[in-house]
Amino acid sequence: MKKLQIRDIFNQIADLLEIKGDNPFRIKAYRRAAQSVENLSSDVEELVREGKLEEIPGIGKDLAKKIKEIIETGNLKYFDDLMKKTPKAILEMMEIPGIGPKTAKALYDNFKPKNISQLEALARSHKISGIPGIKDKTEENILKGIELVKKGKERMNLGMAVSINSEFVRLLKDLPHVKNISTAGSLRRMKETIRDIDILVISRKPEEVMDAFVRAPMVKEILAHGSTKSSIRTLEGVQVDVRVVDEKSYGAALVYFTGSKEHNIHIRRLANQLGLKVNEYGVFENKTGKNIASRREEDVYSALGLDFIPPELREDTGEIECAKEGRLPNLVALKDIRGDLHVHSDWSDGMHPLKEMATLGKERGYEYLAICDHTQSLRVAGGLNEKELKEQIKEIRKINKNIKGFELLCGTEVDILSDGSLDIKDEVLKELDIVVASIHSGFKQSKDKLTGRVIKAMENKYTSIIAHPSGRLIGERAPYELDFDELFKVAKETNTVFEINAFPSRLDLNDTNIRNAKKYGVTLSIGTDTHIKDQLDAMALGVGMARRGWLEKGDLLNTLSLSSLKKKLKRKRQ
Ligand code: DGT
Ligand code: CA
Ligand code: ZN
Repeated sequence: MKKLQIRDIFNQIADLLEIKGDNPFRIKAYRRAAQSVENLSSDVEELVREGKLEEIPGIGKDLAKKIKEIIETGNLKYFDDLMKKTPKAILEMMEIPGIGPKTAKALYDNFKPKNISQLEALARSHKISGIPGIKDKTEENILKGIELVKKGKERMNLGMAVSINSEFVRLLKDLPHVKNISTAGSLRRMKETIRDIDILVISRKPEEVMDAFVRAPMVKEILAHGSTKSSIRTLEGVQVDVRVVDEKSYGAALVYFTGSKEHNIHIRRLANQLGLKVNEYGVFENKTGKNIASRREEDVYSALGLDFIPPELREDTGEIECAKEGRLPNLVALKDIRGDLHVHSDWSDGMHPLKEMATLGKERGYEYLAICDHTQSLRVAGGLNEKELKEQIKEIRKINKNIKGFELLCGTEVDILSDGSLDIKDEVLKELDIVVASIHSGFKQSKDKLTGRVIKAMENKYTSIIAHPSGRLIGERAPYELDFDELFKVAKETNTVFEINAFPSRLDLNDTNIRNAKKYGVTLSIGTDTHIKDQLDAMALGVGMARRGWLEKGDLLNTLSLSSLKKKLKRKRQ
């Protein structure tokens, strides 16, 4: 990881020097050094200890000193000073995907925008294109990039929301007089990003609940403190709303505050047609004003002639129609998951040795864990070459001999190279139980080319799964362009599985793509892409995505028992 930190700092120094108009040779030297460090096959910390930094190509005395400072202090004063001397607006602009140092400098020199909003206004009124060094396309890309950054700031990812929420739920649950508690809003629906957290509580002492909530140690700022509703902002800047509701209307309140807004609007329209009215207190007969359902969510739906609709489906995308006709899917649940099909070990960029991964998997009650370390072309991640992969297979088979009721699967996260070929020869892939293939470079290729790359990878009979298919990083990197309809057709034909990568910043495939994949009859799998042990928890997020994609147990590969899984994986190879 230190290598990446050094690479990033050196690249940023090069950017800042470029903005200053510094000596081009110096700028190039930083970029070259960043690359050399990234590609190092040995450990940087060890090179520092042994005083061998200057043996790295492109690293002289001065850069060696800087690397040493980064390793020893975690910072670099020279870099901090450079940052301080650069106008804030330029630094902000460079955080926008698609704006490099040249563009940032050109924008600054021409318009001196004070902040991103001013830049956005300029782009919207087409004032940007036409100035030297900036093309029409750039203006469009700037707007897209700003959108991405803004969204990232307004909304947190689901993983962060889940962990903040659980702290509050734990605190509130332990209060005396709290009878029930449930998360509502987009978090209960497991949306991939969340604006604020909504919690409902049943208690006969609302004031006590409110007091305890606003005084929680995680609270930084109290936004509102009422007798049954309060809002706070946490140290992380996240807004949390807690409402105390009456036990008698808990179900109606849950439906109302879980949303989505679109789902609620459709429900109200339906009620209207039935001569009923729905609000947060219950379902009422228009004629008599009588409350006919309110205590449990099931009752509210049933009063409207609907089956219970799981929160993840409440987006008004057909769930109400299905609930009316008794055709809702029987959604997959976390307990159906029998193993994780994408984890890393310390053989590449993971933290833990194979044996420890086996223990962790077994402790979770899993039947299997697929070890999928990176391959040789991904040098930053310590990717394995064919020889190392063969050694890893041996080691895994040895570990498996000593555990009962659990197995580490020999796998790989093989890189799909820019021409669509795989980074490991078939004769070695053949030795593995499972082959997960993914793209880690060349994101800027055309849609046709990228789609063709993935198709070619699927046509290899050893490719079991396509991992993190769209490559998006929530709030950071837009998905690359792919023709998913085409991909799903080929996946179905070739018996290739598509991954739901559950890593919080990925959640890739997303809900709409998952639902589309299912329409094509494609099987999906959930992998957490774990590098450090707690990341195994992300399986719950993956299951949330799967449920939002309307998946049932039978649509997923990792709900199979170990023996059925192995059979299914072999099928494509025949
Ligand atoms: P978020 O916070 O943007 O991630 O998404 P939500 O869905 O949590 O939205 P939020 O927190 O504004 O409101 C929570 C729920 O309350 C929402 O899902 C449905 C309900 N709600 C809020 N505003 C309205 C509204 O104007 N009409 C209706 N019918 N329901 C609303
Ligand atoms: Ca919310
Ligand atoms: Zn990957």
